[in-house]
Amino acid sequence: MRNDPAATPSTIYRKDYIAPSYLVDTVEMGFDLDPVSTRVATRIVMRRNPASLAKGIVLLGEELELVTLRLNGKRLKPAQYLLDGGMLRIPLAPAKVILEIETLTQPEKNTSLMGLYVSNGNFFTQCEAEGFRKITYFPDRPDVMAKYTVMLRADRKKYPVLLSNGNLIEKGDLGDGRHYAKWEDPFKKPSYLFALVAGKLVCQQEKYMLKSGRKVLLQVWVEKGNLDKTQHAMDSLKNSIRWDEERFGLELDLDRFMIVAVGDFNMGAMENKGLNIFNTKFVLANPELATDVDYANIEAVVGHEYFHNWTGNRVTCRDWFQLSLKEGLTVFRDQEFSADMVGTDSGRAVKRIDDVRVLRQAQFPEDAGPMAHSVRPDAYVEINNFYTVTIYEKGAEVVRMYQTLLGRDGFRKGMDLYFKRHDGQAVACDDFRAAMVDANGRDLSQFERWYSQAGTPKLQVTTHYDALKKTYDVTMVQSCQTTPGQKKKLPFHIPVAVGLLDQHGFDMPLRLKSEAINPAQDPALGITRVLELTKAKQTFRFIDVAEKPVPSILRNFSAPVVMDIDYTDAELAFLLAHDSDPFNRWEAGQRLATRSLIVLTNAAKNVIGTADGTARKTAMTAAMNSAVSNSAALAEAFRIILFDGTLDAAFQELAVTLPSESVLAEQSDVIDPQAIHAARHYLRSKLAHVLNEDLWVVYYANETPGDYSPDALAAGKRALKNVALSYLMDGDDADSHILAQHQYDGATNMTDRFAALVALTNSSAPGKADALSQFYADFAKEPLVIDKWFALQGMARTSDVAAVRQLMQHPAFTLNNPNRARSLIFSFCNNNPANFHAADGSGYTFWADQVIALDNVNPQVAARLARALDRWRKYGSGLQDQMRSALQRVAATPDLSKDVQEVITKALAY
Ligand code: B3K
Ligand code: ZN
Repeated sequence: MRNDPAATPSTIYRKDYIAPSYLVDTVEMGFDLDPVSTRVATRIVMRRNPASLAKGIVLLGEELELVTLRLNGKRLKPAQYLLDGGMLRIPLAPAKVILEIETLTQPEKNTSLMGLYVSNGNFFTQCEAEGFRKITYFPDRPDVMAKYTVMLRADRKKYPVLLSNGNLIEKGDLGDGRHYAKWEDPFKKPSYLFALVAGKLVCQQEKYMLKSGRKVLLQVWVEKGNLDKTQHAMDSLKNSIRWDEERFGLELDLDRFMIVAVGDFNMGAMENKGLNIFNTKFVLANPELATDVDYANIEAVVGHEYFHNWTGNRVTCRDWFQLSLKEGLTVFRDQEFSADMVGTDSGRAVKRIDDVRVLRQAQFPEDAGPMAHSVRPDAYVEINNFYTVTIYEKGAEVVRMYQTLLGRDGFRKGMDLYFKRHDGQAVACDDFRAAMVDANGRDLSQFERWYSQAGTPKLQVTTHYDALKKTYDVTMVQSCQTTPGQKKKLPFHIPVAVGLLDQHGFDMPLRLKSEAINPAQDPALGITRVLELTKAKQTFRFIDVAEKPVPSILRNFSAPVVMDIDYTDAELAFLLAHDSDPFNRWEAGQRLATRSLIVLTNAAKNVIGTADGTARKTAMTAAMNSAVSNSAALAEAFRIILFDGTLDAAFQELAVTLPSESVLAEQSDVIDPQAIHAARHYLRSKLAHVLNEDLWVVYYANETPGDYSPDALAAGKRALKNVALSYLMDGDDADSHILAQHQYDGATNMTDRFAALVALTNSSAPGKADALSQFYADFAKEPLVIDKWFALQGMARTSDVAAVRQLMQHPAFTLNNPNRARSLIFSFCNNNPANFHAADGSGYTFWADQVIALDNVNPQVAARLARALDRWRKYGSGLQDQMRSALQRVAATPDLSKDVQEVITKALAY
């Protein structure tokens, strides 16, 4: 719903929560589906909530035409209710009420993709967070849980398939060319989990036997022509079901579980009870069309939505401030699922590293910018703006810390108690913590600050070895920057996993001064100790330390913090070569590389200000050549990694990948995107040069001939081979051009084909234009592949604003499809920093144009794009001024959605 242009959208506060005045027992709905105007008849059985003091009935509705409203059989006259700004109030109502409401909605006109909408001729719904109110008037809040029965009626030819939540209890013909299907969901649910799908769809289905012996029907529904792309989603679903039984003792509670793929979708997928609706991107895959990363993402998202069935659906959120209760927990569960699917220790580490990279790349900046919020926020304007990396990924880290503190078994006990207490309820983050506390007899009151305080804690670590006393002190100081609305931060309860390495690189036995047991007598104590930092400054003393160790701190990234520790380059190389904790091995390499990159970035910065054109290029190379510092050591360390036969290829690939431009940007005081880009590119080509022969060897050693399989081992090899290719291409010589072209032409799977296309596009290879157009021609009928084609060009080193504007003219481009809009526009604004932040500000003009244009189509997508300028305060004054102007231009646009308004207002106020 559009706002009055003059009005500032109102803020909702967590402290204002009040229980609903009425509870709903049952909801019966009848839909006469028509793209132009769909009639929805709803019958709601309600009763006054004994736990509430409020009297009247409050219903929410948006963009609806109210046809009739009956209370206990009597039609209400306009004087008996108030209809104002999306709210329908009935001030006087008896204790028991049956409401009958008839509304009209216009699915075809609905481009926001919230509520009931049409995609490629079929009907879909999206109700989380507040979309149900676009279907009917309802107490559309998650703490109102009810049982639903749904009758769908539609033209049989146009909409042969009619689906809703739960079980199909009846279907038949209506005689007038229409047919019907009646669905009943046996479980109480909040309205945000309601769903319907209607249209021309086909499915892959199978009967699956649960551990208990009960048989369930699993279906993956897609448009005709996509049935050859559903197997991986089906396999992932079965694996998810089995995993939740085994790891958490949680069984599928329905007889039927459906996944439906839709091409127009605002996010990844939606966990509607028994009827998950997915972005096609997270369902459809076959080797010719999807990459290894796509395969892994499908497994993760199918798992995520399935796991919501318990963490989210059976136990849901009291209010939207508690969103991380379901999202953080469910992300943690999907991360563990993906890790367990790989199985090996190093496979788990690879998954962990991937997850931490996302956290650092996206969540740390969010925590340091205008939209910073705690895992359980205190206020929002538009809840859709709070489906963030903080709620999801940092929320998952918070859940992971319980497991680190309580152990796997302790965590499981806490989960069991959580379900025992809260099944069928809408609860709060505090209830989850209480279950963990009570099941384990632990005091986790200080741990609550992870929910209430925003910002990424900083950890300063110093160490001291006393050779005489054989003691080793680890001193940690924690702090946290202020965030909007939160000036004062109190110390967090931080689990810090620590190991100590001897001079040969072996783990030393650990014994804290406070520990009575000698670890030699109890090997179970292990080689990693989780220190619990609770004060602003604390020293932990290890005793019986035979020699001066090299410390390995924050193993497996045991807490979402930024850790500063004074390693020498030699110590980092040592850790990279020897640490038994694979995460910290990788981390040591990243630290080493970051050092080189910072020196190089500073060198580039000095040149960028003083020269231009060819002179600048020469000056830049000269400056960097003199600044190479430890890059020889880095190359040597990488060489050791590349030829360490004990390592998984997937780990090797991560270890030799340099920190991304956005991670480097966060580490600068003032971001200079061109300097960062130049430095990273320079270092890559330098490494390509020094390691040239090694890279060729690695390339050929990691080919994966034969049939494609997305398993971790094969995918890891492809990743390593393709990182070797991309380095070689940064050397930009004729031999590597030929290699990339050869790989492109001969590829038998999308992973290899696309990696070669990316490498070609970012090089000066003669065949790159042909390859791009060939790729388009070959895959023109596959929207998800064409998204890749746009995305790759949006991110290309050679794509400036003009090139992106040009691509927007391509007949296949449209703003109306979120995947397509994201593929080109988002990838340029978020993932092509050197070109987006062009000195003339043209990138920002482009950004403002697109935010404004998208806001007219789809406010949620527009608000996501709006966030590309979050970090504007971190740039030099020239860029800052231009960013401010662009933000102001958007802010001054009449009729902005509250989604975009919230993001822009907060950015400008920062
Ligand atoms: N719960 C949905 C996200 C809904 C987003 C609404 N703007 C998907 C998920 O997290 O599984
Ligand atoms: Zn989720």
